[in-house]
Amino acid sequence: MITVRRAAAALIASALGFLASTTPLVPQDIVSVRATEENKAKLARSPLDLLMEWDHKLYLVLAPGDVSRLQSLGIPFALETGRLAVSPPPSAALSQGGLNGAYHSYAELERELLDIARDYPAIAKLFRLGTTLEGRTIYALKISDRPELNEDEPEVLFLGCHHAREWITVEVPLLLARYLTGEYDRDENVRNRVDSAEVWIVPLVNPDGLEYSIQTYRWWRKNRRLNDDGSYGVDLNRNYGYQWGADDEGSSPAPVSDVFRGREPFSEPETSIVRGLCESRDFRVAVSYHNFSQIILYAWGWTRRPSPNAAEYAAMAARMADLIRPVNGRDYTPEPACSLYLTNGDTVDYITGTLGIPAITIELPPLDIVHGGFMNAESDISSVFAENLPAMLYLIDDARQKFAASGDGERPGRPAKPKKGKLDALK
Ligand code: 0X9
Ligand code: ZN
Repeated sequence: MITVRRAAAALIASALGFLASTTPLVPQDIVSVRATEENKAKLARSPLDLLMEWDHKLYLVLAPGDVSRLQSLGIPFALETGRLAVSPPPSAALSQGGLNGAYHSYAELERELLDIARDYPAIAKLFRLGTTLEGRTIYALKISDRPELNEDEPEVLFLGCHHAREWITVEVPLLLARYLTGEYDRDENVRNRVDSAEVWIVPLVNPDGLEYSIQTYRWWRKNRRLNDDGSYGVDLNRNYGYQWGADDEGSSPAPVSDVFRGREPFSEPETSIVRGLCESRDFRVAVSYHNFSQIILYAWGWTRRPSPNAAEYAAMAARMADLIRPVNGRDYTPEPACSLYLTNGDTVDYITGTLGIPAITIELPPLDIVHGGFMNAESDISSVFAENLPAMLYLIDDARQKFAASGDGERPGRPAKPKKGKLDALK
């Protein structure tokens, strides 16, 4: 935690126009820079962890190396506070009631998933995939006709909330579950999809992190692993086993970093649970929801070389953007993940690299920190879902079409179909 003396020193340094690097800044400190157009242009698409724009300042969380990064960009900065002392600004994005308002906490999500499975037993089945370090369950809801059976149908995976502070990413896949179950009896198109596909929804990959973000520190990103150096957290989107730790640009070996990749591939229960699910099923496409930026990303993230099926993935991402745009007029940019910045050990590379199927990361709204960054107003939850729904349905339909076209559902030129494993059903 920051001392009063350090804060005072930083204040004086910034008032005098000095670089705040004269104070002993440490990773996870929050610093601000002036929100000028010049600074924004310099910071656009940088790997710096920008949180928000507030009161003519841009706030960011320092990672190892960021002090020299800011210095080499020639951007003066000031220490705002140690991370635990920060609470969100009283912005319009925070109109929530209670701790997280209309957003789901772990317990609220659990209740909702149990309710769906109870209310729609003919088309929804809930699976406990495993437990986290703090003992929470990671759930998967399977939506299909005769959900207790492994039918010969294309399987589609929707993942939410690898990153704790990205609350909207729980809501979008959860609302898909509500939509498919609630509309099944009313809408023939929904019925056809549910009857001829197996839709797997894991709305909360990182429950420990989400709870920490709700209860303690809104901008928490990682899980809650106690690291060897006493710091907390592994970045779950750097811990997957494909090209894990390929370099120190796409992930960090430093435990204190917000992009710490963990001690080894799949060291974390959460990523190992997702791997277990992927290995026991036969997914044809997968989506992992993040925010923010309004981008649709596909492999690779770890290298700037194009992935073997990049043209196919690019066409899918472009189609998704075309389906999203007319709903609320928001533009989502399709691009290879590496053109945002390099990552290694991320979900999409693991799924594409290991399973040989298209995998998409969608960075949900807002567009940038000026529009709220990680904060989405409660009133935006339903419109963000509404604009994403056509793209979700397209992916399900695309999987159904390709499955039907390949006869018995085999995948030409792709790894052999894995044998479906058993998952422990909830009683
Ligand atoms: O850094 C991430 O894990 C994702 N962005 S986020 O702001 N939600 O944390 C992006 C991962 C996509 N992959 C690449 N950009 N390579
Ligand atoms: Zn994220």
